[in-house]
Amino acid sequence: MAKKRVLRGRRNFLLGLGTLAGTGALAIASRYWHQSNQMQALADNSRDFPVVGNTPLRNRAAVKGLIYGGATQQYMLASNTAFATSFAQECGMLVPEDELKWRNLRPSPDSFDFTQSDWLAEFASTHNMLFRGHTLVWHAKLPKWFKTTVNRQNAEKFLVKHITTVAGHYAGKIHSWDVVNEAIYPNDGRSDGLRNTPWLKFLGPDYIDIAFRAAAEADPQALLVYNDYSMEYDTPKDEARRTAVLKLLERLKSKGTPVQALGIQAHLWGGEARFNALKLKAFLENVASLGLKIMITELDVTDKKLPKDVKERDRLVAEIYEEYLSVVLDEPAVIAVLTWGLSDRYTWLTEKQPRKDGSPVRPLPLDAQMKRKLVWNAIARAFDSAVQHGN
Ligand code: 9MR
Repeated sequence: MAKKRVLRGRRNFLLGLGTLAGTGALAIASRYWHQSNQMQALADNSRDFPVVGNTPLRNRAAVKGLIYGGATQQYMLASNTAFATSFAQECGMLVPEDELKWRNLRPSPDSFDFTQSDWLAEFASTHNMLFRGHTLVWHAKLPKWFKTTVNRQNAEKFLVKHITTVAGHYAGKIHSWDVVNEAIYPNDGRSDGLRNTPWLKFLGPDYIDIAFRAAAEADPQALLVYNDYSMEYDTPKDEARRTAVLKLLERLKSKGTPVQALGIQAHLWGGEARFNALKLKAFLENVASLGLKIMITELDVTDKKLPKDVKERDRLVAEIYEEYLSVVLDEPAVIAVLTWGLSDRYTWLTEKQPRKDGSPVRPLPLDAQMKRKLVWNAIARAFDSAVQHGN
């Protein structure tokens, strides 16, 4: 293993690991177990995540053949110079957080409005950043007119026209597309684990194949990604989701559908102790064995279950990043780590997962004043100690 880390294994854990073959596995497992346990304990106040130098994340990632980037909305960059400066400095890839969703791109059944997404594409190009598309097919954020306009008879036409136009508009200028987003939802009770979306209702499971084929035709250069959430924890829910995602990817590959990567959103939780590094590692290996790349597409950590004290909270959040990334960056198929935002000033979690004590959430690498936090250090350290990727 090229990575050098201080191993802080614990004896009682090692004693319980008789079934794991090989000292390598033991060392990895003990390291992860320790880190997992820290999620429940108070933060270790002596840990300050030292980082050598001030090199931005995008460069640290690039040295290892990896991409670091973030999601943002157009108004954030356009209205906040400090944010725009930090974004261009730290991020090697830009993902429009909302601008490429149907609701924003499709004012009417026969029109497209690329104003905001083009602005973002231009910003990315000006700052020498890769540009990434999110997302061509999703059950959420469909335009108001969708319900009264799209039906079983015309659904394929609408789907293909949308993909052809949007992927065609950015053809040659985009690194990767989330072609289909969040198609798995085992709670809907289907044996294939697929979510009951309007697309599924109109076209059956083949809507996914149709979408990937249309995207490949419209932009043969973009990496075509299937993107989904809740695949990280050792819970029955996440286990069912991992199984269903693998089944879907296997089915797509066996039919020759041009899916090329899995996007793992990775919206993590502070205070969630059910993290099992070995299970996550096995899942990543299974995905890679299908010949797919892996992108971590929406990384952040909800801090609503963590203590109010900012120093302690930041340390705990940083530890979760470190724990997760140390597993993920061990997998050679991983090509990118993207956070869902960059600064705590702008995060969907402010609205969706606010803290009960009313203090602002702190899920991202920079604070609301664009100052680097321990999360930044954790990501920097993960890149610095990562094995070489992209061979
Ligand atoms: O962060 C996004 C937020 O601004 C939007 O209101 C919301 C609905 O479009 O989507 C959020 O981003 C989601 C992403 O598109 C898909 N994965 C989950 C993300 C967080 O909800």
